[in-house]
Amino acid sequence: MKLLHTADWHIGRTLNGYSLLDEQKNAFKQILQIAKAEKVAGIVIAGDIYDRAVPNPEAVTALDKMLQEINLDNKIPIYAISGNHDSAKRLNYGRAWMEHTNFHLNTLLKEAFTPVETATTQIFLLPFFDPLDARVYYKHQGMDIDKIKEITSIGTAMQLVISDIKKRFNPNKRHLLVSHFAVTPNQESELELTSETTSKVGGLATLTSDQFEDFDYVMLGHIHTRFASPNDTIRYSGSPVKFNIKEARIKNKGKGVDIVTLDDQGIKREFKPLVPKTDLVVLEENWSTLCDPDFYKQQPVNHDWFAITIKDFEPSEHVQTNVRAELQKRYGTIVELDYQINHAEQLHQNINTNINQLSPEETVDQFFDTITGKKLSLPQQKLVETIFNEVERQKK
Ligand SMILES: [Mn+2]
Repeated sequence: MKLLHTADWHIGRTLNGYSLLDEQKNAFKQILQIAKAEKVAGIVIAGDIYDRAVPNPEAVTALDKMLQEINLDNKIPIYAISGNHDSAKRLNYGRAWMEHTNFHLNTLLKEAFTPVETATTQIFLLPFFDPLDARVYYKHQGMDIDKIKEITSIGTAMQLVISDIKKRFNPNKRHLLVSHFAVTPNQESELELTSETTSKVGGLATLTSDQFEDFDYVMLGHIHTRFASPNDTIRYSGSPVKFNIKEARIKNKGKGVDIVTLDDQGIKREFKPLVPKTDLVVLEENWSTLCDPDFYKQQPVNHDWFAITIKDFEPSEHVQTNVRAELQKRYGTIVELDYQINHAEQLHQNINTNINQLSPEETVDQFFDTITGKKLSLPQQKLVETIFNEVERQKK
């Protein structure tokens, strides 16, 4: 059985206010092309299909069109689950009748225990859930109240869920799991998670790969880079689009999907890269380099998006300049602009000052100095004084 593994589409997402929808549509077109060229038996979307629980109408329309193209126009089955960004209840809408066109979508824990059966493989679609969902589910199952109270972490909950899923294993078939969690290798590793929700947020403890070792293959979503995959058979596909500057910094590690073949010969995985339409370029240079035509004409200006950090920035030299506008003239879209100000010596001095001994005015003055390397001007000093006087008056 040959499947395409993708996840974390986050349709409707923005980057510092810039819509990523065009980029997501571009990635989708390529995903569909790959699926058709590889003649896959299905496309797996491992959660976080939308970026938020209540997606905007534009996002809903875009996703609707994408899923129709896959499933209705090209008759390719879809195996999908909800992630922590999706609303499980909302996304569940239409589930029962979508099954008739081989669009399999699970968003609730209770749906995970009935696999999709193909001739050779059992596909278990386990959506994102939290310990509370598990307690509710097992209460409905008539579990002993004391045992339910023990379900306090996702680790404990997952253990129960996996052991119940395993009861459904057909020994004559391969077992594939699709899920949406942070899973690390057995030893607590120092993996840098590029999902915006780290494993600890919202009472989530990290799951370890040994919990999933009875599956032939696990297709995961949640962490946005495939380099976070715990091992060869428990895999993250990563998101199809770069969502932040941190990801853009990782050079030569582009986005893509996995083509996974599970058959008698074993398991084969092939990475298929996706080509961004508008890439995200990170630059860290000083002002004169950034403004040097020899430098910027080498860059994909007016085509890609830029995240720029100006090194050794001296604010006093740019009082008359609209720095952002100047850079936009040369580069086009700048999604992020940062300044690196160099006066480490002064910073050090200031830190040594005992802040408790400073008046409020002096505190502001020192802060301003730390940030800009300059003293407050007389009008600025007056303004600060006025503000603090106002504050004092209101206290009385
Ligand atoms: Mn995600």
